[in-house]
Amino acid sequence: MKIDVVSIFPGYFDALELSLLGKARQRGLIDLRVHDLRESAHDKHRTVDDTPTGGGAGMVMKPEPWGAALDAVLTADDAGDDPLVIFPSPAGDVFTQAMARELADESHLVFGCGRYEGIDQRVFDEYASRGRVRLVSIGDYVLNGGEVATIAMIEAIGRLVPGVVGNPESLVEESHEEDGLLEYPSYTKPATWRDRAVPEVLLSGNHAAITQWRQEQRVERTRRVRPELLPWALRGDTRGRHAADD
Ligand code: JET
Repeated sequence: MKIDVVSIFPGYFDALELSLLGKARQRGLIDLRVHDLRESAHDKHRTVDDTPTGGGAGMVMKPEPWGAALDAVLTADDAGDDPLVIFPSPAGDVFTQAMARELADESHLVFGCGRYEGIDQRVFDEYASRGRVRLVSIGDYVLNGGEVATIAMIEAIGRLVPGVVGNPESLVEESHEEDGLLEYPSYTKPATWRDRAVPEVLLSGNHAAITQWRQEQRVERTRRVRPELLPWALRGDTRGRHAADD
């Protein structure tokens, strides 16, 4: 998978050299290239922002540097290249594990990291008219720019690219994969730590009992903290299914 990132703070993406994703890059599974938007700003001061037309607070990212940077990154070097451009934005579709799975099937992702009050709308309109563009939100809070949202998405997507995670079973076993329930609590040695014992069933050697206990823990945990994730049949109310389940 090829990933291009355009940002005025390329240093944020140094974190993606670490750990699993760093190894995937070394092994050639993920070809990540980070581009400094300022290098596409051609005036003397390399200006990337200006005041909002029509008035208002803050600054807006100018369209010309974005046009130059995205044109350079979208110059197809192979015939089958059908890139998807993603702008992290609180106004976007919410990023979920299902979206991460869809995006892991793409061959070329381009992330445009906005800052200030956002990017001039015509940049979005221009690239949407020429190809595929999505605004994507990682949640209902405001960040200072798209960089941290992009790192979160690249990590979630990258680990689903075939070969990046050594044992593909560890992907399927996790929360949100398969049945969408939260994960059961995990324990390791020692069997007692600060007077806190590991649940007895986990030391019993009874694998059927362990599997059943873990599934009960998953349902209870999900009911307690994220009841909206529970399939209606497990919700324990008598009102049946709701329109929101559809
Ligand atoms: C965000 C994403 O804050 C978030 O995204 C970053 C951000 C901050 C400020 C402006 C901005 O502009 C986006 C844009 O896109 C065309 O103009 C983006 C919060 N949840 N998810």
